[in-house]
Amino acid sequence: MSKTAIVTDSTSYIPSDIRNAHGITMVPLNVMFGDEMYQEETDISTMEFYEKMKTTEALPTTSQPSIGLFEETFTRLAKTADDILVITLSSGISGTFETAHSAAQMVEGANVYLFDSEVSCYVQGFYVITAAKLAEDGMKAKQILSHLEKMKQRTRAYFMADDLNHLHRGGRLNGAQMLVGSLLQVKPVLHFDDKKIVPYEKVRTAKKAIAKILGLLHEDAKFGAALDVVVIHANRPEKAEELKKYIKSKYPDVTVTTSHFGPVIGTHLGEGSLGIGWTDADLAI
Ligand code: MYR
Repeated sequence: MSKTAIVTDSTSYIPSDIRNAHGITMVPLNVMFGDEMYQEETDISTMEFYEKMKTTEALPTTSQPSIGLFEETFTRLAKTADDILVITLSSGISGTFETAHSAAQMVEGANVYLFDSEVSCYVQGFYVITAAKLAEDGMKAKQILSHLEKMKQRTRAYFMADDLNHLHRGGRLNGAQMLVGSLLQVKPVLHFDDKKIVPYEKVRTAKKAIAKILGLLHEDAKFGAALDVVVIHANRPEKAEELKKYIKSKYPDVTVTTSHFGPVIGTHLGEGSLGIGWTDADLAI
């Protein structure tokens, strides 16, 4: 039977026990405080990062994995796999997809396929875990890709940044002209459109932003659809737990988990940010 290896970048924030259980290989992105460079998860934990963000004057920056790291990873996997399927964060916010694509051209002995999640964090993780389970069942990379494309049609992610200046400073907020001045003081609901982050709706407070996101979830969950939902937080575990409990009690047919914005995504969203994502549970096996 042919073997498909599944690779993700670190921003899917899939816990290592789940990655290990499904043979998922993770390639880390980097976070920099001045001259100090850390591979997220490997060199700096999420807790350490938020602590450092509070205590360090220099604001952090981020970078994609090097082409060498992808090439090394693919070459190692090519020794035991026929196909390699790489699932990255949105190509509209990071060069990770492009770098993985360039590294793929250098690898011999396996076919490398790429899937642009057009999102990030545990919502990207839904694709990665599904792909890994399908690969375990013996599905070939091309079929897994078409399954993921179907899933993409049924996947949503909305989030709010506690301080929009981080996204603005990192150049990851599209339609920046709309954001000059007062909008930077408010908490719009954000989402991905054509791979880029754009405001979905301009609301004034974090409370209203969360209510709006819950309203959008309600539209998809109200008739009892089986959904996999994730509540994602930037160092706000209690709020994430509270939202998880609320969602679970309101929609018994949904599965809810919590996850976090790790160092790389936390650099661009800032502490206190929150997001909710969901996908069709019948497709996310
Ligand atoms: C890099 O340096 O290549 C990484 C850039 C990461 C930009 C992150 C922007 C925020 C993404 C928010 C995702 C929310 C998903 C629910």
